[in-house]
Amino acid sequence: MRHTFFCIDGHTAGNPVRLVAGGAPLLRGGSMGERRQDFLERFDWIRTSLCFEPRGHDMMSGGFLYPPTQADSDIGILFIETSGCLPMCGHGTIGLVTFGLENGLIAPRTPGKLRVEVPAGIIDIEYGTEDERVAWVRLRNVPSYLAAEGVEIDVPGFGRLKVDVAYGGNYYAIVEPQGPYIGLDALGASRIVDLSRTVRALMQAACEPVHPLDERIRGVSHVMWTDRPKSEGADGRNAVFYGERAIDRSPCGTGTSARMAQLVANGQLKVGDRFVHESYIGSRFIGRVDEAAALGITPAIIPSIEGSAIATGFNTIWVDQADSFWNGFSVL
Ligand code: PYC
Repeated sequence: MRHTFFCIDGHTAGNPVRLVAGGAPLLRGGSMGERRQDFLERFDWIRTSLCFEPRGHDMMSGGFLYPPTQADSDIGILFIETSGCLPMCGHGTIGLVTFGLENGLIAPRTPGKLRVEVPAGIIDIEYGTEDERVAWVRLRNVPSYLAAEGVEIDVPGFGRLKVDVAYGGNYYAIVEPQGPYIGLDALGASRIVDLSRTVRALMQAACEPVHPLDERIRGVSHVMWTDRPKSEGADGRNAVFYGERAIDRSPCGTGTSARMAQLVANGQLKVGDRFVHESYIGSRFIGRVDEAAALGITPAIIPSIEGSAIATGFNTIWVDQADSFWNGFSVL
């Protein structure tokens, strides 16, 4: 049996975004969180076949647009990635919204504004256009917070690290320069990938974070290595590891949100501050600490992230069950 998926491919700040515009399954559930559960239980093969080789690659990421579940929202998003169905994805949101608007798949009730439902919550978006293009997208992310501070781990073959955990729509182990880690360029991409797998496993064993208001969101999924910026006008640089072999080519929207929550909690940023974040390849997001917030009794912030995306083309993908690799594979 052959399934056909019509996709709009592109990237946000260098990281891939695949908008699956045709072929999305009908999902059960009264929220994007419930629809995500349903997708994972019944349709995860769509994610693996579209994200992993031979139709995708280690960094592949994207999503589907769904009708919203609430009357005051414009659209719902379900994210797919090599690492699973993320509760929230910043670079993904910027790309999916850009391609959706540019191709008439999203009809905003108020031009220049969108209210988007994602599994992690509600995201308010502003965007600007130039000619037929969406030139920039700014998203107000879900409440973000510092979940754990100074967790000590021994990384075999590397050394002892003190690591924080912060949430920005996903949980990030955040490694700042210290002891054996002197900076991104000294490590290099392959070593970042190798070490990150171990750091993630050790952090997961040391402290499994659980979202204060939604226990379906749990666990350290991403590792962020921070560094000083390379270019003028930026405030920080980072490499975010996800899946089994990926380094985010964008500055990572949920990662930047988590980083700002950490920096606010330790007094290095305050409400109203801007934080321009550079990616491993030098692309940028403009972060801002929009306001103080709370998740139950846990202090949090509402961060915003601004960036832009470019579509690279239409892509009609077949998943044919006669193909022995129909549901994708990955080489570790
Ligand atoms: O931009 O939030 C993000 C993201 C998560 C994983 C890769 N990018």
